Amino acid sequence: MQSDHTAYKRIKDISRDEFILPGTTVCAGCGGLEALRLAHKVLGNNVVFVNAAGCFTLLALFPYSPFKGSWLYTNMASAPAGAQGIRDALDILIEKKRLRPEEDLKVIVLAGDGSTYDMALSATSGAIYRNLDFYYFCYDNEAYGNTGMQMSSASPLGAKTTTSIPDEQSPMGTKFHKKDIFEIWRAHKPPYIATISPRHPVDLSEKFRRSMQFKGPKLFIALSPCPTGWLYDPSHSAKIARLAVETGIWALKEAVFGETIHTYIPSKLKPVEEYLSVQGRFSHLFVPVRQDETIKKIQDEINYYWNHTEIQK
Ligand SMILES: Cc1ncc(C[n+]2csc(CCOP(=O)(O)OP(=O)(O)O)c2C)c(N)n1
Ligand code: SF4
Repeated sequence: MQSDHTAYKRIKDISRDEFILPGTTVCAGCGGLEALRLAHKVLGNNVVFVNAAGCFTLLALFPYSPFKGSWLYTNMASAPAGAQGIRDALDILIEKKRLRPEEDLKVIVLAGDGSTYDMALSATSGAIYRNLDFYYFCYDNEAYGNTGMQMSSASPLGAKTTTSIPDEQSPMGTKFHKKDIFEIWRAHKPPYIATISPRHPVDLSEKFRRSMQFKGPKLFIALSPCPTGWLYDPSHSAKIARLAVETGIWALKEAVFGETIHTYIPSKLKPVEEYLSVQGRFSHLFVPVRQDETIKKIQDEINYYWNHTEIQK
């Protein structure tokens, strides 16, 4: 059933229909799956997912899939190319009257941050340049999760990953800064870009609803708390997603044709320490020796963002 909501203002407005069936093979507490579940409720059933290799590959194990709709698997760099092929095929079928327009499908790339920020970036840039009519859903767990949590260019400063293990030479863990994929997409001026969080379901739903009016590339970067890689108990995913937004490390915003607005502005930012200290991937910043300089660096970056960005609501 297609969602018939015209606007999302309260949790009650979100459809109770489920489009992803329970019992998938992804980890308990996966924040990315929760974001996708909510997004699917808005997008409805006429969708085809083009899934780059990653954790969500495991959602569909041939011949089974938890999706009611269609799903295509590609390698890490090729999902935008796969989306182009499907879009072209659908357009040709409609033009030849072999598919009724109402049976058209929304084409949705589903990819982790390793694909999105690293491997598929040039293919994505090409697809945006060609104004491909597609949705891009990035579940950002800030590492290459499926192969054991190696560092990606989405891994945040100070995080421990399996390829940035804190040691005497680099006690802070990841010493690089997270790539700003929102701004990289924004520079292309596509119709719609948004950051979302599974802990802000109304904001998430409203963003998908708004994006549906646009033809062309549409990006969603979903904060994806990941118990397995971020090293916390699966029951804490919601708390961690909330802290990411309240500490300001994950800004909720959207950009329509390059014009950015913030859809939620925390009234007073919580100290980032509250977010860092509840995740094992940052535990080395607190024990055995507290790394004040790194914690301050992370906090300073957040303060800089909120003090120097033109924050419009
Ligand atoms: C070109 C290529 N290199 C390596 C792999 C192996 N591989 C499969 S999944 C994966 C990790 C993907 O990371 P990410 O995109 O962040 O998604 P996540 O696993 O976190 O869901 C890798 C490296 C691959 N499938 N293709
Ligand atoms: S490793 Fe993380 S992102 Fe991947 S399925 Fe598990 S919880 Fe989700």
